[in-house]
Amino acid sequence: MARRRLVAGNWKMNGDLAALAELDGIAAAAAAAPGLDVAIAVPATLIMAAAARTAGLAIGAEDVHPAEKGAHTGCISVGMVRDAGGRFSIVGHSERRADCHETDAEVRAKAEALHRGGLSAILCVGETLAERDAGQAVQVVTGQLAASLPGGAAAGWLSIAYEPVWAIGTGRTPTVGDVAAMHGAIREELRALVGNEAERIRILYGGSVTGDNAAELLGAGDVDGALVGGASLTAAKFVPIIEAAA
Ligand code: G2H
Repeated sequence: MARRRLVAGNWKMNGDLAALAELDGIAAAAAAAPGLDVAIAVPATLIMAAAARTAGLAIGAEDVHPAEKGAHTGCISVGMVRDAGGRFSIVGHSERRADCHETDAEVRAKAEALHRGGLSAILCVGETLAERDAGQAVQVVTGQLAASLPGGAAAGWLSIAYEPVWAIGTGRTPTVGDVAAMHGAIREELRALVGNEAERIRILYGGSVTGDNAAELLGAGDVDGALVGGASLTAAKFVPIIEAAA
């Protein structure tokens, strides 16, 4: 089944109001690629200004709290993201799983809160280098997926991002064969979890994607787009990835 590709940026803890000027070139490239979805997750401080600056790009958050509101100092809710003009959030990024000790159950609750609130989710899974070296990569990733997949998982609001932890920000990427094998395993696990809907849910690859390797990685089996960190911070680096995916 043909799935519409999604290229999503993840600015992480980078960017300020001046950096939003980069969105202009990115939006122009997105407009020139009507067959492609382009999205950018920005720090919470920038969601409102980023969403106001460009209608053509889906702007989102990098994380949300699962609760609607309450005593959760420093957190933002789905409703707050929506109110600021955000349309989605990343959940379960390995940096949050590591820095904030997020569990699969919490990731699942966050994704379900996004669905309840009418926003989309990009749910991240991925193995560490130690887990890959131990031959446990597929088991770890499909286990994370099974434990964090939200109820009601459907392509209309959910994408999966496979991000091997050891490839994030390191300049190292898995071989195309490894990527295809893992995406195939994720697809198979999705079939077991959600049946036919698995054919429609997009599986993105993330981890040191650049303009130089995007075409090759996007060409791997079952790769339906990319989640891009460092190379999404400037139009000069992100636009070639959009063009490779278009
Ligand atoms: C992985 C990725 C974006 P980078 O975290 O989610 O970052 O492209 O910098 O490896």
